[in-house]
Amino acid sequence: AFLINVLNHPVFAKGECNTSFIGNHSELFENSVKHDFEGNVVKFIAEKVVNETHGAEKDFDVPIVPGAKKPDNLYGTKQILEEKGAEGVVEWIKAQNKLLLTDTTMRDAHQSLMATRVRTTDMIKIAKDTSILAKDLFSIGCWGGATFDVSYRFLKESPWDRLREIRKRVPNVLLQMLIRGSNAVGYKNYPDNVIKEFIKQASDNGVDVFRIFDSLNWVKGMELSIQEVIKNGKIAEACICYTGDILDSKRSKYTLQYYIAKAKEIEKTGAHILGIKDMSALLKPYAAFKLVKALKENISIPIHLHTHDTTGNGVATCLMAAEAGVDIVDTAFDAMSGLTSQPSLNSIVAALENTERDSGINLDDVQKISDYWNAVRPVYAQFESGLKSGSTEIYKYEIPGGQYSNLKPQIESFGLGHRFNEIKEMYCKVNTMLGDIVKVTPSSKMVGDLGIFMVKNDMTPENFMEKGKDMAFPDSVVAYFKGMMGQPDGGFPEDIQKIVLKGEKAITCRPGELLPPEDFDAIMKDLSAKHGIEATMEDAISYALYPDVFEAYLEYLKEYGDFSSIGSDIYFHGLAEGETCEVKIGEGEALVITLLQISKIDSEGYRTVTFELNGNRTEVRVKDKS
Ligand code: 3PY
Ligand code: ZN
Repeated sequence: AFLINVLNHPVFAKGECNTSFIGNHSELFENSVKHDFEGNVVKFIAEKVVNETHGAEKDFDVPIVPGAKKPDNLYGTKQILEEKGAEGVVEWIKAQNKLLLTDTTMRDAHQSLMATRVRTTDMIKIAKDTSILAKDLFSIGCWGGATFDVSYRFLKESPWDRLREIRKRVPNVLLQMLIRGSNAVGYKNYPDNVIKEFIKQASDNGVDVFRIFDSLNWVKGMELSIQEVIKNGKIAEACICYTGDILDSKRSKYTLQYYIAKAKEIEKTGAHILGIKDMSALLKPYAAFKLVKALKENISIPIHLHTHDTTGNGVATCLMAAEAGVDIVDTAFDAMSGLTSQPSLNSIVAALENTERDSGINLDDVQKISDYWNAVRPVYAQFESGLKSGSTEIYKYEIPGGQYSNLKPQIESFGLGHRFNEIKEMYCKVNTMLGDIVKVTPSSKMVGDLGIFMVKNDMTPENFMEKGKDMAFPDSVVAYFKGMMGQPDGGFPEDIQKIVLKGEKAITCRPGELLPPEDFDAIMKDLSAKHGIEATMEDAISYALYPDVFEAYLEYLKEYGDFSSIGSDIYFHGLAEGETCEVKIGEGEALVITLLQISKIDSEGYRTVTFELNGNRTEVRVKDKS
């Protein structure tokens, strides 16, 4: 306010005073920024308590950061990459007898358990300890998939900052991301130059291992990404997405031969590692043994298994794969494992102790990391699906982990909660109608969208052709049938394609070849002008991937502020009356905030929230929206 008064003063406005004082004292602006931040934080908390948490008491344990001592020789897979390159890492993997482990806690575990909501602050607090106590991990999966979009859209924080902050604290273990091939971290194909620049920036900001998949197992859709990762000197792990059941002789599409042929095709692209991506937890333990054994006999690159524990069979699947010679498996620290997440790292480490494939990871050490996550998890309870046990019904429905735990809230938001079972059945029927396709983001979303659409409109596979003639289908379904997600094995069912496309033409080439390239310089210029920022290449890519979400994020920062430094207990649950919290505002500096009182609602429908902020009383008036 002081600064505004000065700026508005008639003498100042006429330029009749010596304004170089302001130019020479940038701390004036810093104070005003700091002041704004303080105001924004108390406004944010006031808004939260009045309209969401109503000052309810909460009882979270403080997560204990172990504070492990960094040894002098913290040497890990990252150093192998730096010293010997991607090929050197491949040779090193092949020379290991031990089962190598990836930890997925900071990516797929929370994506699958709690709608991707874990915030950067909770990751970076434990990142350094993870790098020390779990130094023998092959990699830490911490980026990509849905985390990119959700960071901006819901958490209002930058995924690029997250990556850089984790990287700073993990100098010795490879950092891994999930990229959906030509769909990058989005739900549709992007122009080639977006994919290339995205991979370059991800790589420059800290990603070492790129797990690449195509949502239809269309190898052509992954080639560009694979080549780009190789060009950037990083590790390209290309996937076969597992669907069906190779043990079931009645299922003739996704057979052992199918996977062997795909794996050979992938090996020919020059990928360093083959990923088996079992996103829906369909790979049964004995199928895992059979598949890994056959792949080992047919390809020579290392194999990395990714599964989920949705059915309760996840640990068994990993152990059988280990028995058959798989090189690396994905796991999550046990407090963040199980159900729709990955199988437990701790369980697998314990199971293999004193065996030929002993992981070499110290169980007591990783327990400390798990204890930390055990205290973090309850803060996010509102994002959990409520699933209490594994469920083998997933073998029937073939719904990926993250989608399965999200499906119920999603259909409840359409008012269709009471038709949950019907929608799961329809998911299955839609898959059959489409010719039994691979279902993983974005193809899985498309199947879900079509299933929900059909239930909503009382459509069945039997009346689809008749009723569908006059209907506009969801965007994802139109995009799929146009070939904008790539080409499915066995092609599109032509009759359904006609009904959906209504005369529009489908493509058979790679969509990225047709899409006009993005002009990043122009985007940076526009973003800078429109939002008063110095837009970076990362910003331009974020905009190219998610224009609306990214701009909404920038607007949010401008209007409300950046709350990434607020602890998650406060960020999600506000304060109770009489409770105090600290918010870090720089090295050694903090705001100490006590919520003194929430007033009764006044005649205009507002409540006044009174705080003590670093010893000073502050009041915020908030509209009660209830
Ligand atoms: C993603 O694409 O985000 C996935 O995790 C797919 O399984
Ligand atoms: Zn997964």
